[in-house]
Amino acid sequence: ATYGIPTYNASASSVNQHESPDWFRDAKFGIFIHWGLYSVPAYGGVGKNENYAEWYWSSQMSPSDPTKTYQYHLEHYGPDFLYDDFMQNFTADKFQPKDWVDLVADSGARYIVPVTKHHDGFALFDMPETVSKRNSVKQPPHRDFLKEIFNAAEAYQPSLRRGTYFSMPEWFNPAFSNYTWLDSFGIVPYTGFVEVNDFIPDIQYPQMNILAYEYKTDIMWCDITMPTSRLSPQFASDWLNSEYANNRQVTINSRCGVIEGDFDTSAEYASNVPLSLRHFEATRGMDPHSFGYNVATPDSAYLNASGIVTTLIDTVAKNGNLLLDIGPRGDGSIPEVMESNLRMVGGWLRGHGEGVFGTKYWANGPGNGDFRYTTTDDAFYVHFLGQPSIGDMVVSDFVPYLDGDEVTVVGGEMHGVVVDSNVNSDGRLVLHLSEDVVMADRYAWS
Ligand code: FUL
Repeated sequence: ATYGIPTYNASASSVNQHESPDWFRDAKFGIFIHWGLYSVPAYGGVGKNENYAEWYWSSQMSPSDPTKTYQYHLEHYGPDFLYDDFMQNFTADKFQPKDWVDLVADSGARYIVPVTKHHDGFALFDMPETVSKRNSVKQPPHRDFLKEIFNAAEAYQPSLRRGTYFSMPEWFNPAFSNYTWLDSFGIVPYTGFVEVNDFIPDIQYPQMNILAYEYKTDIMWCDITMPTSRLSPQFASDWLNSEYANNRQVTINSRCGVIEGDFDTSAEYASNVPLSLRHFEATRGMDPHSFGYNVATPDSAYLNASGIVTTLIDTVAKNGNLLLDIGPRGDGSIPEVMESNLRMVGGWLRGHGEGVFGTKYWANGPGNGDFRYTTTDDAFYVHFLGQPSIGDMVVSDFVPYLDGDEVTVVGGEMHGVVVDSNVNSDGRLVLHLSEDVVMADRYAWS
């Protein structure tokens, strides 16, 4: 018997017992990358709340779609230009995987999750022709982008964990038409389609196995959980068992079919996420409404560095990770607004990360107003999301503090400096913030 090593069987109830491994809970911050054929037109309009530019093909099929992608496509590419014609324009001539992984590491994030196949079915990884020829290896530009990204991460940023976004369904794939997801789609001209008996065992399941065993993903980040994905308990139990045997701890999200997954992912562009006892991962783009790059979004609308830091702290205080998305351009370059904000976040995290990474939420609550709390075995962190004023600051919650405990500054030029404090007659902690303390961290708010 293998003492201490769980073994799972191919049932949802068995794999549901698996939980997020410690490395994933401690990592807190990951970078999501939506990049694919949709990054060539890179258009999601401005018309609705979720103008997800990676939905280009679907939006383009519908003249009444509020993003007006149908009209945009006619105007820019004409009626004869098919979505799959973007393969010819997907040159990736500025794609530098080393720059990508260096930027992710510089942002302070601990993991990277590239999209390996979105709902358009065009994969960025290789597979046997019997599974699908609809990928960037068998089609232009004939490159294995997932391998290039993962190899760069392994070579230059080996501490980054590597995950894979994978869409369970595919739009417009005739093999998928037996299954329902959105409204039934008509059959459209489609490149690289291989005739199979059944989408689930013949396309979806082998692709998940390829990501797991050939690309050795650490995080299986499925999208669009499907009750018809009947093989996901088989996939998850085999994968978890085999990786335990290899001394690897991997994790699977909550959108993989008939299993619960290790962590919840319902906080997509969600505000006011509550504290959750089940570990979760919140996700959103730096773009206010899109994961894929949207040329219609002005730079000024992007979530800036302090917005990202605030979102991260808020999420961590509620027992979550933040998976923040960027959308490179079709040529593989990363828009400056994304890069500069990520580097600023990294600057902040290098000074203040001890209150974020490896912490736990506080069981009494995430905090109120601008206060958020995180804990470790020997420290309690008080985060203030706004700009503090010089003078007395009353911490709004009854935090665990004994008169005489030391309160010190975390991060910035004043790191480690003791802050004068006392407990007031209500039993609340009062911090006496000097000008030095307040001004030393002023870059955190702008
Ligand atoms: C959603 C998808 O439909 C979006 O395009 C995006 O990939 C997001 C992370 O998941 O369900």
